[in-house]
Amino acid sequence: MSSLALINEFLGQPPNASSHGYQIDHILEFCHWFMGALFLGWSAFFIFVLIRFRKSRRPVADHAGVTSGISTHLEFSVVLIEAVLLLGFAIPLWAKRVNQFPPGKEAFVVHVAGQQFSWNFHLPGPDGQFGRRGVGFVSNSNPMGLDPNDPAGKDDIVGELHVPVNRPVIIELSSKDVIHDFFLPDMRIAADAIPGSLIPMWFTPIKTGTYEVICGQLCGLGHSGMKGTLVVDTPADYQAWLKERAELAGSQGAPPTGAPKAENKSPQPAASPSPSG
Ligand SMILES: [Cu+2]
Repeated sequence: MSSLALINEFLGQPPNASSHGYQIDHILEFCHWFMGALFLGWSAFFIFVLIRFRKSRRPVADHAGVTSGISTHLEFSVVLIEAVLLLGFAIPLWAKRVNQFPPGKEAFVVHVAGQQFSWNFHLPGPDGQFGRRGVGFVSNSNPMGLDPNDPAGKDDIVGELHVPVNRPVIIELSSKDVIHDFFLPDMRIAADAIPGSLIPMWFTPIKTGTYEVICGQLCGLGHSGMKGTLVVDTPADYQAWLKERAELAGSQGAPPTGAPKAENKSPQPAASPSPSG
């Protein structure tokens, strides 16, 4: 099937980096080849009809019409293939994405809030617990509205998005203004961020690296610049990054509970801060 990925590559699709992405790639590949075959078939038929029924050859209309059943069989085959694609592949894959979420304990949960024109990421920090959030606390320096009085939020990380590889990631998506769309092209997943709603989405990254986060909804004049970065780390690199962030927070006057002193082990060099605020 990989040789059939020619069309996906030609259209500029980046290599897949999530566990479910291959299924989406296969559907895309098949649909593109199928549509290509339909295009060639219908084009050939169109040209044939133009020549066969040209005015100079048959000036008088034939009111009996087509008597063979070939076109009916062809049409039925197309409908059948499309029904198999939809009912056999697309709907089951979609149902799995929206109904079969990984258990909360197994998954790595992240909060994401879109705003014109940036993505805000909120990670629970070394204690694994999210701090309380409130709309009243939202400011330019506190884009996620973390409650400064909640001890659980002291070690929370707001700004960068790092996740460990080979572990399901659940993203709880929201928006602070208009409808955005959290799109991870390399992970083959996207979901709309809607003001007033908390939209869950999930994927399992299977390759470490730095990936682009973009907005998939035309959300205003700065839409094209609404980008962020997702870094997928090995578990060891992720722990090292957490330690470094905890140390950084400690040096800024908000010591996280029980944060160990730095071992001076740097995280992945590709890590870059996402735009926030
Ligand atoms: Cu947007």
